Amino acid sequence: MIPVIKFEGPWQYDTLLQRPEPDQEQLTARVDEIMQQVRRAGDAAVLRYTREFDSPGLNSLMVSDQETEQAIATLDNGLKAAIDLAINNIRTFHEAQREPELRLETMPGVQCSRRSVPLQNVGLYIPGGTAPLFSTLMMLGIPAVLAGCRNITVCTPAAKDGTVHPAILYVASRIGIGKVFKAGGVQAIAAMTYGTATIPRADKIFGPGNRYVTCAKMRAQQQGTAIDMPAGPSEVAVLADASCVPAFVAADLLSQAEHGADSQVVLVSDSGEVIAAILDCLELQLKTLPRKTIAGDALKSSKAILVANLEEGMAVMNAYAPEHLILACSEARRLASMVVNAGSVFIGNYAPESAGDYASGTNHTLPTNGYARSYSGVSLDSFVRKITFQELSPEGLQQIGTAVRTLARAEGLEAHARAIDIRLRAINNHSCHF
Ligand code: HSO
Ligand code: ZN
Repeated sequence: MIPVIKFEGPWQYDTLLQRPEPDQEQLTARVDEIMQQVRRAGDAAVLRYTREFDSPGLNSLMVSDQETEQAIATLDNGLKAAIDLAINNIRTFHEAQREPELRLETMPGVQCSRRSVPLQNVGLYIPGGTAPLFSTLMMLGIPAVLAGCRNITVCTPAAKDGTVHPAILYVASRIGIGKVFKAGGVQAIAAMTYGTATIPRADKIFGPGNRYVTCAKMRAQQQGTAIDMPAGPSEVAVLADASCVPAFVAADLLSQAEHGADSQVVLVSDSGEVIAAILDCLELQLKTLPRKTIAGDALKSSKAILVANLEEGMAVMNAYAPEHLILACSEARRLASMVVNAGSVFIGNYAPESAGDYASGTNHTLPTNGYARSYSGVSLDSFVRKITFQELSPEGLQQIGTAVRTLARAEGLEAHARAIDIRLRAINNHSCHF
């Protein structure tokens, strides 16, 4: 089912580790049209598209408090307890990411400091559809609240009958987010980009989505609204040696494959027998999966790569830069220290991707499509800006003034130099002459 390819050298990377290229073309015209409509007509356009695509009978975009209360009452207690456990761990890990203000003197009288300041307006997009990802609301909402973002807006498509999945509303209320809107797709991204009478404009938009949502986020970015990261289909890469449990590895590969037919699954091993054992388990486990068609489709474009040793395996992994990297090897910790490109790393036989997807505490919004080479996953940092401050005493300005004006004149920027001159003269004469 999955082709096994023997690794021969880095010249194979381009073909071996290639990701499918999405066909964006006709998409942009449609996306632009919807975005323009929302920009012009605001709520009326959002409501019109929402009725057309999601919920035909919808009259109001805002989820009411009463609706939230009623939905929460229907939610299973076991699910509530599981959400509470996950929220605790995610909160604990993200709270620990808080950085104290940095303040120091670079020279006597030259004070520099840096402080994290929360983004004021953030928009969180939570996909609905076949699997409403309330876990993504935990992953985005918890750091947003911890960072102290002032306006946190959630947009999520409602079901056909106009309801939002109760777990989404439970998570929102548990983490302290009051504004949830029934809007999905491009119209939701457009509403958060431009703002409407009911949906506030965001300075930064977060969250996964289909190709249309991703395209709309790219458009938003071009128009000055920040986005969390460029998104692509979800992916996992597993490095497995003889110490792995083939059935565990197969289960992990399938957990990623079931996300979508375009999900990427890569298996790397130093043993042909291990690969064969994993592929056998994979075939067996696939048969009983409810989402076997989706997972089966994803596996069609997946690969197993046979390497000469685990060091070579790590080189392949770093070249691929996977969103999730699972190290199912006896020396997993040592190999983990060699990781330079990955979104999140899962060490050993008992750290399935599912743990990080839901409840270990790490964030599951991670860079895909090779962006792990240059982007980090979402964290508390994603919801703050680090603003720098400086304060100089007269002594401080004397310390650096001569250097500053020399540098300024060397760049031909006389006004910069004079801004120093005028002060140094004043300091030296104990008075100000203009
Ligand atoms: N693996 C997904 C996140 C997720 N899994 C949500 C289950 N729910 C992308 O990292
Ligand atoms: Zn997942």
